This record gives sequence, C-alpha cells and structure tokens, in this order.
Amino acid sequence: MTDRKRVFSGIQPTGNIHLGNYMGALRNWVKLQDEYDAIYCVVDLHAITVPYDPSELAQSRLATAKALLAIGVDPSRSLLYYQSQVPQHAELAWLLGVDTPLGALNRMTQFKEKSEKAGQKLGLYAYPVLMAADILVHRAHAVPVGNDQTQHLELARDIAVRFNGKFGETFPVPEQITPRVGARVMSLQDPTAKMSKSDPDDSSRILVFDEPDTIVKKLKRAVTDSGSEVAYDPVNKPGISNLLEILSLFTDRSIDDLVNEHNAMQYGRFKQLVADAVVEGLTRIRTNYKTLEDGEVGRLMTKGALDARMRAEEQMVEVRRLVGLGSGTIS
Ligand code: AQP
Repeated sequence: MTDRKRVFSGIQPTGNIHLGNYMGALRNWVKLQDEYDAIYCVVDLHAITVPYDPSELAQSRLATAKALLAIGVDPSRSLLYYQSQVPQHAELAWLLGVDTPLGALNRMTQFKEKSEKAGQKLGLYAYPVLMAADILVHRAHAVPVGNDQTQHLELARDIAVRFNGKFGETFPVPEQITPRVGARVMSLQDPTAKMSKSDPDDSSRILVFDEPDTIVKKLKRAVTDSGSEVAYDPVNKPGISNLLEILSLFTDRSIDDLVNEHNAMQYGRFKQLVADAVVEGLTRIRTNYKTLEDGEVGRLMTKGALDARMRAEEQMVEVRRLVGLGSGTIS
C-alpha cells in the first residue's frame, strides 16, 4: 500500500454508460489516478437492488469493466474489481447498518424515487449503507461522483463520524470530488431532469458508445429554450446551458469563452458544433473498447478482486476487533 491519499468510487453495471456518468464521474476517475491511490469498483451488489435479469448481469458487468478500461482506468495504476467478489464490502455494510438510524435512510431521495418503481425493498433502502461501506472499507479520503450522489455521500460521512465517535478514529471522513463542469448533466429531452440510465426515452441521453450519427441525431433533437441567444443561464435557459457544459468539457474551453464566441450563433449550428466535439472526444474510447478482449478483462478483474480482498481484509481485522467481534483469525 502506498502512503498517497486514497480515492474510491463505483459504477453500477446497469444499462450503458452515458455522458452524465462520463462527465460527472468517470473522467475524474481517470485524472485522479495520478494523484491518488485509486480504487474503482463495478458495484454489482448495488445493481441488484432494482429488478434485473440474472442471465444478463454477467454480460453487463463485463461490458462495464471494459468501458472503464476503454475510458482510461489503468489497472497498473488503479485497483479495479467487481464489488461482489470482495465480501468485506457486505460484511462492513452490516456492521455499519446496525447503528444507522432509520430516520437518515428515510430522507434519501433516491430511495423514494426508485422505490416507486421497484417497490419498497430492504436492499434499496440499505443501498446508502452499502455505499458507505464501499468507501470506508478502503478508508478512502475522497470520492469522485456526480452531484446526484451528494446526499448518499453525506450519509457516508455521518456514518464514519458516528463510528469514529463510538470506537475511536478509524475512518477518514470522505470528501466529495465533483467536477466544476458536468457535475449534473441534464436530459436532452427534459433539461430540468438529470440524464439517467433509467429514463425510458433513449434520446434523452448520449451513450459513450453511441455511433457518431446517433450522437448527431440526438443532439440535433435536444430540447432548447425560447429565445435565440447562446447564453449560460441554467435556470432560465437549462437546455442551452447543458449543451454549453458539454461543449466546454469536450473542447477544454471555459463556458465564458464559448459564450463570447458563439453568442449569436443559431441553435441548429450550435448543436452541430457540440455534436462534432462529442463525436471527436468519444472516438478514442470507442476505438479502445474494440481492442479489449473479454478473457483478458476477466483475468484483470479477478486479479483486482484478489488484491482488493487483501486490502479490505486489513481494514476489517481492525474493525472486527474494535466492535468486539474478535481479533483472531479462524483457519
Ligand atoms: N446526469 C449525471 N450527471 C453527472 N453525473 C452523473 N452520474 C450519474 N448521472 C449523472 C454519476 O455517474 C456515476 C455512476 O452512476 P451509477 O451508475 O452508479 O448510478 P446512477 O447515479 O444511478 O446512474 P444513473 O444513470 O442516473 O442511473 P439511474 O437511472 O438508475 O438513476 C455516479 O458517480 C453518478 O453520480
């Protein structure tokens, strides 16, 4: 283990990775590998908290792992694995859950939203406790996520503080890392709602692996606002502001700069500009994906899980001792 600070994050293997996932979280995952001891996870135990098809899960896990590698997660610099292959996550979730007040879980908006469709189930309810365990089992200092995860991360911080208060300083209280641009990418069809995998309307999101002509089509159909000015005003012009954020990220130029240059441009031309930048920016990822071989990715994920188990077990030996569940090992 290095003495660098640790960063942890996860992504669910549900549906395909979209521009919101990429801009809000995954781009940061790649960047942070240089600065931090980075630990990344395909959170399959989270994915099964909503209805799913078991026969598709193995395939979608693999596809998600490949996508992460194609985007630039580098197993020679980061730890990458499937959550379910490291049982310490679930064990710590139980130990943390026994002392998590129901009032805190009742406030989680994601539970309220998702349980409307999936029903009120314990797994969905306990999801934020498992997320806290994911982070704390690695004693992570920071968590790169989009804005939609702020409430869950606050709960993880509360859980860490409560544990430390009861058993002594054990877990760093994790900080959230969100990007300046792209922390909440909005739906192309309803720019007041976040872009999301579960939106039934395909044209609401751009997938990282969409074909170039699909990207152009979706962006051309993106809902824009009244008026004709290209201006950044997320409240009154959420559609154009969303497109400006996307263009800013893909061109590495500030929003002010882009507004100055394109202020008088017609919406149609502006959308084409955004589409060109996105297509160009995602080409490298699409090309990388095609070079990845399933067997090799499977082996990388197994190695990642074995390393992660060893690291998580080091923490769990201490946690078990602290909570009174013994210091010895059973062999
Ligand atoms: N629209 C978004 N803008 C910025 N960041 C986003 N993230 C998700 N949507 C946006 C971030 O992507 C990471 C991985 O997300 P996830 O797959 O683990 O969970 P999610 O938040 O449930 O993703 P979706 O697409 O929004 O799925 P559904 O439709 O099921 O709710 C996280 O860091 C998240 O913040």
